[in-house]
Amino acid sequence: MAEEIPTSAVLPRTDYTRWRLKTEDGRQTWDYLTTDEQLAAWPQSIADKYHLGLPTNLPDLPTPHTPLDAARNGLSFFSHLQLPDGQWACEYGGPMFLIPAVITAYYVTNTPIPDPWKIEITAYLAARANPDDGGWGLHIEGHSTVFGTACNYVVLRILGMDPNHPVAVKARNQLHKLGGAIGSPHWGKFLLALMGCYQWEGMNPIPPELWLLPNWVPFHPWRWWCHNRQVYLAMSYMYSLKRSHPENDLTRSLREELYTQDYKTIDFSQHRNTVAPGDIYHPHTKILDALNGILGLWGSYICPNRVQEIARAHVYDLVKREDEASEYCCLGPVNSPFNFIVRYFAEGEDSVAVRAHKETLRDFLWVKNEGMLVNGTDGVQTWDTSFLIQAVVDCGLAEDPQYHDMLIKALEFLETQQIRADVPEQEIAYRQQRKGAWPFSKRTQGYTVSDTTSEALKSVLILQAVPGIPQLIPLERLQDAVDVLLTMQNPNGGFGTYERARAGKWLETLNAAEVFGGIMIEYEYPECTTAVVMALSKFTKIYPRYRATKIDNVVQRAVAWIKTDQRADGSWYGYWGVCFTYATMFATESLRSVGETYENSSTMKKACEFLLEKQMEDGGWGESYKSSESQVYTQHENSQVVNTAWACIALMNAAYPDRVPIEKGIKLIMARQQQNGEWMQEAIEGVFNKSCMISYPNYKFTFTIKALGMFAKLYGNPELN
Ligand code: LAN
Repeated sequence: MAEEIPTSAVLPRTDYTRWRLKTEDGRQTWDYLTTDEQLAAWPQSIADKYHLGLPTNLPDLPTPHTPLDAARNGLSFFSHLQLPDGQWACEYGGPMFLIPAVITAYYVTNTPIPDPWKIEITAYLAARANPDDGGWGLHIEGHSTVFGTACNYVVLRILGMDPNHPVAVKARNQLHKLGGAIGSPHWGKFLLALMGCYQWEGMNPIPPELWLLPNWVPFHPWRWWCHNRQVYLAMSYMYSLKRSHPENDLTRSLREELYTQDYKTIDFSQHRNTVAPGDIYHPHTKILDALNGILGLWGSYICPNRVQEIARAHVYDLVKREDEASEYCCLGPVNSPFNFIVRYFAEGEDSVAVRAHKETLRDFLWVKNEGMLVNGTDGVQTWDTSFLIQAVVDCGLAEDPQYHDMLIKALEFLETQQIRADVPEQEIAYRQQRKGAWPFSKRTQGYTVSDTTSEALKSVLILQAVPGIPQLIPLERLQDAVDVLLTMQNPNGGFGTYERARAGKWLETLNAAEVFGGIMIEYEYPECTTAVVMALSKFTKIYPRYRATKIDNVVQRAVAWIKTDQRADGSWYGYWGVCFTYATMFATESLRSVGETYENSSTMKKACEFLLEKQMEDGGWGESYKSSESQVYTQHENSQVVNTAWACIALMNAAYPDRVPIEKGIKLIMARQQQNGEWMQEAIEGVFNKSCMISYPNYKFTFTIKALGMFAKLYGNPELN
């Protein structure tokens, strides 16, 4: 190998005064302006500067003495981040396998990557390499794994990093210490195989023929959780073709760099189940291994070519339906690049679909001070806009004309983002009813989620009840949203995310992803279930004539399920936020909505006692992401404003009679606020599939403001400092 590059080598960076965030009808993309004319015509906004980590020069505000003053200061700061289409976009990073999925897609489809992106993705990966060993984990706070390190190393090399650059050298050494890329989990092996740096015979099978099974088969893929289903759908097409990027200098070199032994001597077929111990979150079951064995034989010796072709054609049809129903954005940042590759393999370089995918992949990219990354979705637009509305209303500030512009813009945004039609032939596409739903991100992505629909519906209901706010969304559209929610309850009363559960929990035994837990089917979640309870209860209070009996029945069964989900220690495990404080906030809200409080309910009492026991010396709460992974409450080293807000809200939901512990938390939130009204970023707030963390940077505004407002309302807004 060539000479080592000195460790002092600094990575190049782009000029941050040239980046602009563009929003159009919920779609958000970053542009890098190159000419003086462009720069003059499109000045950088405060939101651009904030997200890029440039000084915003927002003024200092009067020191708040009461919680409501602090909430107002927070709103003053946050209102500057509202984007022209009315929403609050923000970074949504955390997972470290999304950049590899997107960059691999660019590479294998021969799509040129613009230089500013190359520079900033490289910078991001360098900034996010674990300082101790130079590797990457499953997510930004996680320990280095083979999956993270091998795949992101490949990205750096695709983007042009020299193998002798100190960042590459350190990462490679770590990869070798972990045993080399041979220990990649299934999805890592898959990306490497696409690149031509791993042999397809070393992959556990992903046969498209599974999609030809009759629908009644209990493990048919249509029954899987939609993320898992859509990712494996596209994978199965590519697996069946076993097509890799043609060998070239880069892939030849990578074959040498990624492994601890000579590539040519590796018998890949023996490594289907070789996964580095540090990568495994969900080990294979014996049943999965047996099934893999059978499917391996099926693919190699039994399945006639003609059947494979029919299966591929069927899978391809489903891929097309997914593309078209989402305007080529797709469900998420893994199936989007994968569908892109499928369309490219099937249609070549210049098809309409391929061009559309190239464009929509940009929806997932985000730029921040550390560089460019891939967001966990095409944004958090609808979700965070709903929480902002609720926070303002909870503060009792929605009637203050000072906030009307901001709120009306937010409402206009929700109006534009409601999904207005079902997926064509939704049964054939195995899709859930969606007319009337709100997605997590933007309308065109097109997926309902039980709680994104609920939080948006609730926000619209409470905001449209405020004098001076226009009635932008008519009743029949609100009824459509209710109709969607009423189709989503699981038989035990709880709610999952995107669909009703389509198979039993036993299907988790076939989880082949190794790195995630709980991905096979829809489960029930206290967060989603509460959101539905609150939205339906609000709706039926305002419009008691629409499906009231059904709503009442659904709500009662949902609350009953939430009670069954409480742990012996009084807490609820949070599936989508870190962690017990998050879910306990939601669950206590549900219970309060049916009249339960600390005084009259043992469930609430236990919940409060659980939280109080976890309050830290400084009056705050702080949970480590390890809570989510280990499913055991794990204190963070420091208290966190977001966990503190959640815990305080939970105690207030329960009408906990002693104000002192809540006040301590509120004081901590106030003390952490900066003079310009902002709160600084602390530890990671969100999670999915138990093992992978994801950032929700807007939570440090929306939930702190909500907690401050609730406290002010409950206790008469006392002076606290
Ligand atoms: C999300 C983002 C939002 C989240 C909430 C609405 C907060 C939650 O209450 C319900 C579940 C949902 C919709 C959710 C599900 C899983 C997602 C889409 C993510 C956590 C963002 C990224 C993640 C997705 C699965 C990432 C890609 C990884 C795979 C395993 C395919």
